[in-house]
Amino acid sequence: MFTYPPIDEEILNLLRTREEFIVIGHISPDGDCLSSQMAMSSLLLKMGKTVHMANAGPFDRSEIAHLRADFLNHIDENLKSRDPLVVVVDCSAPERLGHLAQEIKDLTTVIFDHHSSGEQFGTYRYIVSRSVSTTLIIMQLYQALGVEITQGIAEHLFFGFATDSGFFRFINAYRGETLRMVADLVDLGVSPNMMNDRMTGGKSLGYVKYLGKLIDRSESYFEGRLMISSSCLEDSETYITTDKPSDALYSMLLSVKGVEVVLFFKEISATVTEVGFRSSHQSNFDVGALAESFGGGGHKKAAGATVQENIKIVKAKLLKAVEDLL
Ligand SMILES: [Mn+2]
Repeated sequence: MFTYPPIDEEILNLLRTREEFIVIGHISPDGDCLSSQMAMSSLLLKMGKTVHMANAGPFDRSEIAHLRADFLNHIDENLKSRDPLVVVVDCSAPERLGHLAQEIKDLTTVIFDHHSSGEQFGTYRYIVSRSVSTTLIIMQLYQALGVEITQGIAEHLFFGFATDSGFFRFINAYRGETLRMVADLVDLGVSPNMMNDRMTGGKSLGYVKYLGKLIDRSESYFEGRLMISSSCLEDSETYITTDKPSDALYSMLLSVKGVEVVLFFKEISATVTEVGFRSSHQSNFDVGALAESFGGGGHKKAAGATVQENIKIVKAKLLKAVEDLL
């Protein structure tokens, strides 16, 4: 049975004794990242601290656009000169902090994360790769520091869990601790019903049509063990949506019989390509390691990379890499 390891007393003392904090998460923040930043910041506020949240963005997606104003885009010299403690959540590598990585490099940094790949960075770390979400790691912190979890905080903690668990779908056997923690959050007033609406609703028609196009473009390789789809530059003119259809796309393509790996290529410019990686739960294929070899990172079953090359070249290289590994 899995239990969370204790948090180093050294880390807890830093949080108790420092007065000013900056809470940072990764670029292109997802639900777990932003919820972790907000829950972490609430924890420190409840301890009477001064807290700033920062994220390099973008905040384009409809479900997070309203949060943009709560996050600094830069750490100015004035703030830096007061030597705040930096708390980084849900982020496995400094590159994933975007331009903020450079701005915080001289400050003391504590990392709370659940990603399995990526280099070790930061001054102190509490990394639990088996935690379903980073928010559940932050929940451990509330308990270790004896700070009350209010309903609003419980909603942040649940939302991060909901995003990263695909709403309970990605939880394995013998992981009852996850459900017990989530049950506590529901007893604090969180409605899973409402959380599901918040997670999946509010999309535009353009989003649904874009998703349809990406499914239509999907191709199968290596006797159906790999499926890929791609998005080209012109799509952003044809389909007006700020939402990423990738999560829905992955679950559609992974539902095809025999599929082990799904790759989604997104042309960002003629020389930059974003790649999303997923592997099926029956497969042993480690997409986190594959993404890492292309300069990205993530988990065994879900990962991403931004490659500074044309989409055609990236596609050819990845097809070859997957073929060699399958
Ligand atoms: Mn996460």
